[in-house]
Amino acid sequence: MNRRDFNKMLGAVAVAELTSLGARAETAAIPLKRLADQKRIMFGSCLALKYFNQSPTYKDLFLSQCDIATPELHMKWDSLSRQPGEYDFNNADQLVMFCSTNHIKVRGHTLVWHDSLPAWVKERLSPSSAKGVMFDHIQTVAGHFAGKLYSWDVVNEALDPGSQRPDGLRASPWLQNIGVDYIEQAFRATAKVDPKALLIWNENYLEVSNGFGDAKRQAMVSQLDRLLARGVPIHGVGLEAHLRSDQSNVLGDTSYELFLGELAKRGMKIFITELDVQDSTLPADVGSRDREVANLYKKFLTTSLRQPAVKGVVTWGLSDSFTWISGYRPRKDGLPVRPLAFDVNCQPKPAYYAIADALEAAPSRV
Ligand code: 9MR
Repeated sequence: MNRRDFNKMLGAVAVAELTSLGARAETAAIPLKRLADQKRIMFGSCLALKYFNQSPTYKDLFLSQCDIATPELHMKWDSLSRQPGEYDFNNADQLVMFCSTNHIKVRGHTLVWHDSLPAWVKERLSPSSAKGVMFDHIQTVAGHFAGKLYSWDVVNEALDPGSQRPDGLRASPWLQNIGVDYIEQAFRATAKVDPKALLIWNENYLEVSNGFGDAKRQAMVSQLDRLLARGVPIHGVGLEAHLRSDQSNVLGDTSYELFLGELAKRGMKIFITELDVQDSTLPADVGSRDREVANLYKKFLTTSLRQPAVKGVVTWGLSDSFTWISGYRPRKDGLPVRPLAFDVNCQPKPAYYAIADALEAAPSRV
């Protein structure tokens, strides 16, 4: 049976399930990692250990679909360190061990971010202390995992056109206490302790085609030019891509595609790092909701994967059971959100077929 027929069969099952007939696919969907691998692209998801404890089926799904993973929580500053100078690597180590046993690459996430800081860091930061605090953290954390990670999101969400700064940088505690130099310093310090990891600047909303998106893209490119001219070891850009299905300005023009070209021209490896599609404001009907979500997955990924510098796709979760969106962007009508490729029973949804189709349409990276 070829993939079309196979998918048609699975599609029928998915439709049956959507219409609440309770049918279950007897065969697992073709693993997205396998479809991606045919094009030399990596495919994966974020991961937290608690999901596996809650659902062995989810663990199986994860293992079947992913060859790259991002810890959703366990490598964040507030997960690693509750007290000054004290680090607990237990959860993060377990995750890295699980991934290495199962030949899954790990994207370290994340070293320098304005969010998820423990209270002690926020209290301690001042112009005289901030550089030392940042260096200690990078040395301790990147040093702990040195040689074991595929990449590090060294700097996370450092742009914010809303800050009204001409350079478009976010007025984060790092910027306010260290100055613009913190970005260069963070990359250099990470390269020193983990020379093997790809060093990434991970950023959100770079795909939206409005004034905000334009400002972000422009700021990203000029920051890259500034850093590369100074020989800063930055190897790639992560595009989070938390998409909203009611956002008509996602890919409303060619600015995103042109931007990918600009990144590629500068030798950047590009990763889609946190892909999901918020359905919080879509109509309640599950069939049409799933279709709209799937359409946006397909449109976004088809466009993104046309650019050969895009090396990997990581979704922010696999099944609708475990998604930040249910807590952060719940539906007003109280219905469960459906932003991911697999439903709460770990069965493929239209979004799965959309991702599969986009991977199939992608040019091979070799
Ligand atoms: O999904 C993550 C959620 O569970 C955490 O509470 C939150 C704060 O640490 O971070 C979420 O993940 C974010 C990611 O680390 C960075 N980009 C935005 C993601 C969604 O908020």
